[in-house]
Amino acid sequence: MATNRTFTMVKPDAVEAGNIGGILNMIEEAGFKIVAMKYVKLSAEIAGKFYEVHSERPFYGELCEYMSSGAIVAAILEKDNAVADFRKLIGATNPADAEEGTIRKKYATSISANAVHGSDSDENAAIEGSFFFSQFERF
Ligand code: YYY
Ligand code: MG
Repeated sequence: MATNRTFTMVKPDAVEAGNIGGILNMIEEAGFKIVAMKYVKLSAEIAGKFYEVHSERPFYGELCEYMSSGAIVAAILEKDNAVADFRKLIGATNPADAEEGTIRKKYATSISANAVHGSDSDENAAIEGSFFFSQFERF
């Protein structure tokens, strides 16, 4: 059953380019409520833990390096059907394939610097949210 929460990050390329506000605005305009949020910089080791599921994939090293290259904004979002609706809002992993009106179409610059993260399942949304936020920060 679909839950009502998902997890997102504004990635280093988008933070560096000054697009936090634009992205959060698209998120809120689409009906998501921000229920937890923080501005942090990951070490390569922490990024590696977060993306452990991808550890066998060829882009893993580059991904961890990139995700620890600058500050990010992590947030938990609430909306009916949050996971699926947010994946729709962010668009395809490769911005070249992302549809008009999606966050990645507007803000992503490449397949690795693709502006935002969005959880791919309710289970991962819960795991990822608790990776970043303590029980006192998500309520
Ligand atoms: O969920 P999503 O972010 O759309 O893509 P994933 O397949 O989970 O990959 C995570 C992350 O890894 C992606 O956002 C960029 C990067 N990546 C890459 O650099 N090159 C690829 N061929 C695939 C993914
Ligand atoms: Mg993914």
